[in-house]
Amino acid sequence: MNKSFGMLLVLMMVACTLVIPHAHAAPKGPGDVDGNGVVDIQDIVLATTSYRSVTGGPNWNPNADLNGDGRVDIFDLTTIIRYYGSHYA
Ligand SMILES: [Ca+2]
Ligand SMILES: [Ca+2]
Repeated sequence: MNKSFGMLLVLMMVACTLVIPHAHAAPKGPGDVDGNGVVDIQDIVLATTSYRSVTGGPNWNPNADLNGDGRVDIFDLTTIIRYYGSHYA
């Protein structure tokens, strides 16, 4: 990864964090962190924002703890990736 691409990636993550509301609607299915019924990049960004958080921590998002173990980690991100592109009613 070259330096400018890395910088672009960081800027995109910051922009997404600012644009995407932090409301925590109930997930409509596995991997749907923001509860909009679709598993997409927004769910990955939200989970990334809460990455390494634990229950009650400052960045804690219970919807991002997909396996319910009290922490947001790589296992939760892999669940989002597994269900990426899923649509729920
Ligand atoms: Ca979603
Ligand atoms: Ca978890």
